[in-house]
Amino acid sequence: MLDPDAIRTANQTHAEPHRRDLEALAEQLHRRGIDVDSILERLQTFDVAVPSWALGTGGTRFGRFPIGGEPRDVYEKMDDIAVIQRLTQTTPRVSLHIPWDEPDDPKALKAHAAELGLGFDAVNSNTFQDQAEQHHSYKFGSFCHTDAAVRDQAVAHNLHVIEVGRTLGSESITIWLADGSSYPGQMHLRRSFERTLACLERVYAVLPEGWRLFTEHKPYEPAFYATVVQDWGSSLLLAQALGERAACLVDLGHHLPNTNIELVVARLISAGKLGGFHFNDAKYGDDDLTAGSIRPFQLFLVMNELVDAARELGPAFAPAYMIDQSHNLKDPIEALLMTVDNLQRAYAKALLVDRDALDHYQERNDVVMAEQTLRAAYETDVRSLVAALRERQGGALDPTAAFRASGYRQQTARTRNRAGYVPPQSL
Ligand code: RM4
Ligand code: MN
Ligand code: MN
Repeated sequence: MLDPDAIRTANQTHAEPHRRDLEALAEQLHRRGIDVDSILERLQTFDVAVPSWALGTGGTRFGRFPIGGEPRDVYEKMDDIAVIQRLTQTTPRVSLHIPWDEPDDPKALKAHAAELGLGFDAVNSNTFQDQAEQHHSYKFGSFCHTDAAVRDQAVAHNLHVIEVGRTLGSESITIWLADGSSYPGQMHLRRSFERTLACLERVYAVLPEGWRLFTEHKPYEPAFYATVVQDWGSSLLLAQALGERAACLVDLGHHLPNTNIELVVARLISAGKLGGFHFNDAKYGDDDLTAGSIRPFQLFLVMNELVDAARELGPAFAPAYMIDQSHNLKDPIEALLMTVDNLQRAYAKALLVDRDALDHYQERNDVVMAEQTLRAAYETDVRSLVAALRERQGGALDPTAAFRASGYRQQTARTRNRAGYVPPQSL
């Protein structure tokens, strides 16, 4: 566990400069007719789930470079997520990957999580790899496979994942399918999609009461010629065919270069089918980098669509916010702390957009003033606002500084007895 004094001590160190920054920001926002407290109140409603698979060091197909003190099992992953929650007060739920992080005893894991103040978000199935005790191979697909026995096995796996999720208290399942082909002619393009839908229908038919099913698209990798659920259009067709409790999940890294992701988000909102997000960032492909690290303006524009939709649709508009990242270089805890901070900053900036002014300029086709209205929000330095929210809730003014000063990683490097690089304790 994180030393409880660590946050308090670190906050004392940062208190004075923080107070001054916040005061200056409040004064500036006041001049713009914005009340800091009402923004803080709305910002507080934003939280995001941490993926169980993001706590260990990731790798590429060329190698993996572990860090010292990595979690050894799903219980230790929970402990690390609890540290992130303590520091940020914004990550109360975990999204579990099965079988990667399948608990031997889901009830015991649920109890462990509850002790740490954590709950569970969407469970994720995996039919993109073969498992040791499995009868049939997914080499040529799972839900799209030509052989009914393979499809049955993949459906059964998803039903099992739902069962585990039910015990844990999850209320949704995310299905990402690697299914596709790498060569022209390999797969019948229409029939493979129809078979996939038929399998999804079988899973959808047994969704527990109150559950939702998310379909996640991705253009390529591992399939390099044709992926079955390759874009938001295919994902939408599936979600619409399945029914009301199915919706689309947008992973920010799952788009071809130059795709206007905020436009995809807007379309899915209009269709009533935006189910949720996998937040991350990317430069080239599905890079799984820290959200907001490469294209912070794009992240802001996505958040802008969400805040705008929330204004019109009210509490009924509640997409599931989740992170999906892989940490090859950074300490995973530090990367996730940065991610949460970047997400909150982008959301806070979206809350600052003067929507009446934007509507007005859009109606008048005043291109320059409409753009400037967005930029005025985007260019506001909201770091002290996000820090203030964290502090109010008992979190850290500067999560990375508090985490480093706590010595948590040095401690886990000893107790978990795992060799590898350990980041320095100081900044
Ligand atoms: C996929 C996709 C899924 C994630 C796996 C690990 O590219 O993003 O959401 O569960 O990777
Ligand atoms: Mn994803
Ligand atoms: Mn991905």
